[in-house]
Amino acid sequence: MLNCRVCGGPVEEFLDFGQQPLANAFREVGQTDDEFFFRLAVGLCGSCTMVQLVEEVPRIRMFHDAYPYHSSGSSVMRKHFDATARHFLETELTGHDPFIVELGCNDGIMLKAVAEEGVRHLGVEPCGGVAELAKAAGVRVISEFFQDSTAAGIRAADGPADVIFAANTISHIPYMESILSGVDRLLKPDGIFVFEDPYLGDIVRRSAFDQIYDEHFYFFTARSVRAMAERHGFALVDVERLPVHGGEVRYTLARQGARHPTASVAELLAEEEELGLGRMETLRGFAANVRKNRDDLVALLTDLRAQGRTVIGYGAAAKSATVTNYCGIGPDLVAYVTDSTAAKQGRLTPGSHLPVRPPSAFSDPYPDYALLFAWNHAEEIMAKERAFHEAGGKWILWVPEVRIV
Ligand code: JHZ
Ligand code: SAH
Ligand code: ZN
Repeated sequence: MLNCRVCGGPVEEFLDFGQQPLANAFREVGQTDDEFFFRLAVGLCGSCTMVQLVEEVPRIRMFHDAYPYHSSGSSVMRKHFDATARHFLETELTGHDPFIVELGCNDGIMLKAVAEEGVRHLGVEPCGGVAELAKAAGVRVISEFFQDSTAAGIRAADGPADVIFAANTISHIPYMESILSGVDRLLKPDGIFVFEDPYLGDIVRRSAFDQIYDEHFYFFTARSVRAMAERHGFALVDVERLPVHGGEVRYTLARQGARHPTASVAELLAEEEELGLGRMETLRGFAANVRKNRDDLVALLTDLRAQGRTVIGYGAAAKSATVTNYCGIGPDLVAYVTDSTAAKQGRLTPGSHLPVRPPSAFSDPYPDYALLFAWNHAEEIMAKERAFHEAGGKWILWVPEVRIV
């Protein structure tokens, strides 16, 4: 029996992807024989309802100086985080000499605007490559993994924080005990801990199984986050649905009794109850939908190959690792993937070994079909690539179901 990484309760598995590579471990051409694989499977805690991976990958295997994901690669995300910074500057950072800390600041996509306003801040970013980009953008960064001891060091050097923020980072950290005691140590008595991550409700509703890969250790709900907060003396005081990355929730935690919860917390909890998000039966239903999506996608691609159609992938997203490896999509079905990230170009996708090419390859010549691996950026990408569609090109999507548009 497995134990929950948050509460120690019993974890029951509901979906197994088998052996999978690390989603951001792009390979050099010719160096594909020593890949690291682990068993990717998800379970539900029968006690606190936290959905989590059953196997943990050591953090230094995933997050290192050559980490290839650069947050600022999407204009929609740049706008999103600029608005996030403005929001904090206008609401929480208005007192005397305020201080904001961001965990997993990546290339500085959010803190850049804070730095430009001259407000005291610190980014905590273990990956040296992206941390350097943040520094170049004027952001103050320490290149470390956040944990209890890091919080103690920051508190001693800089004093307590008004806001601790993290986007797409807290769900990536299995050792929650150390994170929350660190937050407790670093936060002012009336400070807030705000984090946003892919929402289990959206993943289940959309059968978005590709959100499941090594880096995404937890799949939060208001209910599981509330339980997690309360174990450490915090309360869940606000939740906000976000449209980015295929559906996320921004959770706000404050010390118990420090702030009144907004009505949105009770509303989301009620919605989750209705949807049955904390029940094994619901998650087994999700797993069945996932298997159907996989079968439909493989059938479609096999059919297109038989008809002699050309198919490529658009966006070598981390998510595409789960799709390609779970569905067995190799270069025979998808000739290459185009991606705007220089660090991914010229390499091969993990496990599936699809060559990654720069965006200029896409129109040279256009393929018949493009699998939209970065479906969370559909609006931005389809607008940018209107000429492809106008030339008769078609997009293939598998979320929420397999379809051609
Ligand atoms: P995108 C990563 O996931 C990993 P990924 C991580 N675990 C996480 O949670 C999220 O980020 C936040 C490219 N692209 O954003 C850039 C184009 O080529 O969906 C990226 O490689 N052209 C931390 O990797 C990829 O697609 C474009 O126009 O699944 C998108 O990756 C755009 C917009 C993107 O995150
Ligand atoms: N916040 C950005 C980056 C998300 S990528 C965005 O939303 O786009 C996740 C980031 O978390 C990576 O840059 C990774 O290096 C960082 N990370 C992983 N573990 C961490 C930890 N323990 N402490 C701080 N950052 C961490
Ligand atoms: Zn639990």
